[in-house]
Amino acid sequence: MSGEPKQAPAEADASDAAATGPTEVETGADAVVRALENAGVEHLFGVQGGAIMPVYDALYSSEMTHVTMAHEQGAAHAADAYGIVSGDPGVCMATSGPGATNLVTGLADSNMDSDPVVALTGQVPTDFVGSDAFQETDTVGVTGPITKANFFSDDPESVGTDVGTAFALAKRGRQGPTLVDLPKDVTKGAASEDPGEPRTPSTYSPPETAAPEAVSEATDVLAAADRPVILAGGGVIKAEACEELREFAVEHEIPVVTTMPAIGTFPEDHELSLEMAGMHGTGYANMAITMTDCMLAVGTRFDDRLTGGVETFAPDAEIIHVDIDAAEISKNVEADYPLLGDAKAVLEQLATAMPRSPEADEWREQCREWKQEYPMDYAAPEDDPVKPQYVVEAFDSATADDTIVTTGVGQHQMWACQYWTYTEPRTWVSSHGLGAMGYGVPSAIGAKLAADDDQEVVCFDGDGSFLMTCQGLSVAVREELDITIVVLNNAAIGMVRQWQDAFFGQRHMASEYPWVPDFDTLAEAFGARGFRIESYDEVESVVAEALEYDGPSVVDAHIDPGENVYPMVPSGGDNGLFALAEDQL
Ligand SMILES: Cc1ncc(C[n+]2csc(CCOP(=O)(O)OP(=O)(O)O)c2C)c(N)n1
Repeated sequence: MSGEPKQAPAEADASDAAATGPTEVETGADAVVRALENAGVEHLFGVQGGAIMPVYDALYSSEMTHVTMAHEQGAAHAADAYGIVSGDPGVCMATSGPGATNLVTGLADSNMDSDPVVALTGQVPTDFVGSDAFQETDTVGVTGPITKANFFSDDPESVGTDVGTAFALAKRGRQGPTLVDLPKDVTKGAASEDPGEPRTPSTYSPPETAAPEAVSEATDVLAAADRPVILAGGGVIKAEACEELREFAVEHEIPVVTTMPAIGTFPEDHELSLEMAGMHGTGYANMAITMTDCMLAVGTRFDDRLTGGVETFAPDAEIIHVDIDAAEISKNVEADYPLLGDAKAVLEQLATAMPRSPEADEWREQCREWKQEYPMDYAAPEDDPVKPQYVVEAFDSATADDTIVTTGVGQHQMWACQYWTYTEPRTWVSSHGLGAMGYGVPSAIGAKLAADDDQEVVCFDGDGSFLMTCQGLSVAVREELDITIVVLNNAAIGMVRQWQDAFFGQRHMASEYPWVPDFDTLAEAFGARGFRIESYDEVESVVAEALEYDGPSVVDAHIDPGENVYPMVPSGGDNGLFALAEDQL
């Protein structure tokens, strides 16, 4: 077809359609929809277009809710956040060509963070494949390196099974994004089979428990340690193993450090918590992972923002590495005791095998001293402009413990890590490995739809990040989503400006954004509520009003433009030598 479909009349919106129970399978598109229903999907995020139209048509009378997004990148990020918060794969949809390529950033993000997502993309009819047809892109080729698995479906009778397989693979074993490319003749073609429940291929068998001898060797070493530490990675949340990790840490009184994706794994207000380690982690977490003699690392891929230079990472430690993916073992950091298996199952094995608790009173005392020595602090707020950390703390104090925080990428993301106290898993939603600006607004939408009814969602965004995907506000307004977006507005892409100050002689090339709009006015134009903070006097009342407002609101918080994020370990540096200010870099 040439051109896009006409706007569907309001009464033709899928969400208004009468629910008719599970979809009857008469076409490939019906089988796709039925497979999603069989998987228990409740929400899908997408944008219409020529090649995917048969699937949308099949959705017309499904009980699932399709959330029309303003941009496919937003659909992918919303699905990612939905997956993080719910634990079940988020589903995004797009047409062929530009629709599919607009999903790419989101899929790359999900892949880096091992988040469960299923993407469905329309494709030109199979006869046209390879002819450079209108809106033809080799989606399977483009997304191969950034998906856990992808499929080109070429048969209406098996397309539903492909979708079920994609769903099951996204969730089982090491989680990640999967994609099914759906040629239009396949979705339009006749089909009759209910695809059944989602199932992974019989050849797919991720490890469950680790070898018992390896577990007992590892526990012997851990029990004998003088300076033990647990490094929790995002895999702990993915494996629903937070309870097991907490019990193990508390039972054996072992301090816990988290990676950024693992924020919320272990309550940050617990005395054993040292919070997040790495480039902008706490000084005490970085001291602990540097000085430890035995690290129990669970579900982490030891990325460079965590390790700094690998040669200086935990130099004296025996490393016990629990992971479900053999490819992660000794990829970045050599594992002395690899334990291949599911984090929950292996933590249970470790708990049973642990012969005794390590005798580590002095070490715990040392960790407590580091907390005193390097507290997370910032110059006390007295005069305006407002410090961003103060705004983050104000929202934290005014909200319940189960509030979900989502972010864009940059300095604001780091302040949201550092100055909010996370006590529950699945309340921290961010773009970690890919670091994709623009994640904030759509992730708040996805998180809100996956959250419990009374769970609040606060998104901290930067002015640069917000500008990338703020069109998602139109979706939040239409869906009447009660989300609060706080733009920590420093009139700059601050993280870049911070690096220019530190490493590029303060030459602010392309990093100052004094031209950004008034975000509160912009919010009102979308039909959301806009608020503005310009001084300390306004913080308390604006926080209260924005949270009180029952719908999407944007707080344009004008913060100190010169504020930078510390502590900081320079890229490739030694975690033990973190800088507390620029002159220490
Ligand atoms: C899509 C994308 N483009 C560029 C970057 C590089 N980058 C990393 S942080 C950052 C600054 C973000 O600015 P802003 O959203 O205003 O947040 P701030 O750092 O000021 O809090 C940039 C440009 C990125 N991470 N993602």
